[in-house]
Amino acid sequence: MKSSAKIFVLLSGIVAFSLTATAGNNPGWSLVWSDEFNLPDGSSPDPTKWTFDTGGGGWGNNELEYYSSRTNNARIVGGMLIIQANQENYMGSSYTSARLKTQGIWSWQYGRMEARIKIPYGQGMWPAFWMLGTNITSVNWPTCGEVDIMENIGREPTLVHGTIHGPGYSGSDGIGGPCALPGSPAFANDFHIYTVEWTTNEIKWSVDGYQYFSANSGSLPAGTTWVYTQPQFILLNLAVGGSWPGNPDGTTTFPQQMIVDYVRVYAPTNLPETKTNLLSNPGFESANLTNWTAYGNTIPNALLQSIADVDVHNGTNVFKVFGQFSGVTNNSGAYQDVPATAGQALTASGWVFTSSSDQIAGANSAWIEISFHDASSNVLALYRSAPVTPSTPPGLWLDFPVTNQLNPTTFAIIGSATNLVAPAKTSFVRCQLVFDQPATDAGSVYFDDLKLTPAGTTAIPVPVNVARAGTNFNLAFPTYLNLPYQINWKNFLTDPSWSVLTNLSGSGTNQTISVGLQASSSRFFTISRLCN
Ligand SMILES: [Ca+2]
Ligand SMILES: [Ca+2]
Repeated sequence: MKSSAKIFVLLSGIVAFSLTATAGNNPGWSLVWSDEFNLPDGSSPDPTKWTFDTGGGGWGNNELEYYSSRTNNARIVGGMLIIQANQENYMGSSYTSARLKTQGIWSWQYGRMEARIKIPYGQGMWPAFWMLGTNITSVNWPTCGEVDIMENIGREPTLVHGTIHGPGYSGSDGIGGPCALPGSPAFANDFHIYTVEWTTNEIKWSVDGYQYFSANSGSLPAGTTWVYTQPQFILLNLAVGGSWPGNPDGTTTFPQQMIVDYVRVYAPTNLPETKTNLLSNPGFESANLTNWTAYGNTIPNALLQSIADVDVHNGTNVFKVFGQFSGVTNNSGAYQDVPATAGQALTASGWVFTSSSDQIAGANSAWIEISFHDASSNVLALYRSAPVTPSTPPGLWLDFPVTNQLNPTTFAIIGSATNLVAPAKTSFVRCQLVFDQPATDAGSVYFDDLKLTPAGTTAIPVPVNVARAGTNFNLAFPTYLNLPYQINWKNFLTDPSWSVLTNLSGSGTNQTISVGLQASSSRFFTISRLCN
């Protein structure tokens, strides 16, 4: 190559998403990465996807093999990856095998990881399809977290195991479960599909679509941490011998092969809200209205109500409020304050409901209110949602955005805004739920799932694989279906701003951007997913 161009790619992090508390329903999954192992027969595994751990020494488990990157131990045959354990003297070991990983090339935070594998058999065999946290290089094992999607030991031919190992629950204290097939045939008899579905707070294991184990933070020993909130990379290996499987004996035949038809990674098709909610306890799921200050007729009229008694939008609790029946104009409600600074732009909304059996009546009204305050609590700017009134349809949860701007003194509506911008001298922003009762009219209103989030676009870095291709180089990255991505560049990190190279919509699979090499300059790139 004659080009003297220097290519730098500045990237970090990976696509992250979160699931709402109600995501017990199964979201659609979209393929974001795969290796179908379709290179020509005899090829080494695709180096744009896999790298090798090599060496011997037991790997912390008294294993006997030496891991090599030779095609004797890992190669493509007939659209399959063959990981082959041989009995041979090599580099001081009596056995050889291979251990592949995506470390440093591809990693994912949450998703469905799946592989179709035919495992080997025989005493001393130990095939595994698993993941480790990318932060293993800084925090070490087991703090990085390990997710064993499938492990089998040869002396248990009818069982596979799914396990997590983390700080305080690793090794023989890992949290996991075994799986047997109907009729208990040996797993090595056929291909099976081994899957985990990894979401923000839960991991589920399945074989051939049958879920056999799940774990969440409640599964862990007291005082230990759920560490599966970081990107992880995938590993495939076939160990020979070791503390858990025991060593091969006279019944073990070689070579043995772990045959992998494909590895696929999926993400949910529909990504829920990813922006940070500045409110604490926004859905009233913590006991005793934690983080909220209730006022007015707080006992018994403004109450934390449970799903046992009322409809809720989400979770178990809502905030229910109604009037004081004092005969004079009165307000009841709750508020919480969040630090804010001048110029900060926020958006706010919340869910409201009035029951058909206790519908808000007469001159009563209720609303969500956002007010910006100075350090002396003076109101600098005031915004409200539309009011809940007797003309609001009962029996329906309704999403009420806070978009009306009011004069803080006269309460007259003076404008409309989606972005609520903190004025000069702002010290904090108050989110307030208000029930206004001018006289003694009946009815109540429920509030749930309030949101106060930074306005504007958030850019989430995505993982990128870079490969030189002639006088171009290719930036490849996994995308979510129909979500917006932006590629930016600058020639020097000291340049004050980035320039947009291109915007694109995710295809749900890997996408590649080809960029021409620069003649004599450096260039830096970022690739981000944009969310509003
Ligand atoms: Ca295949
Ligand atoms: Ca709730």
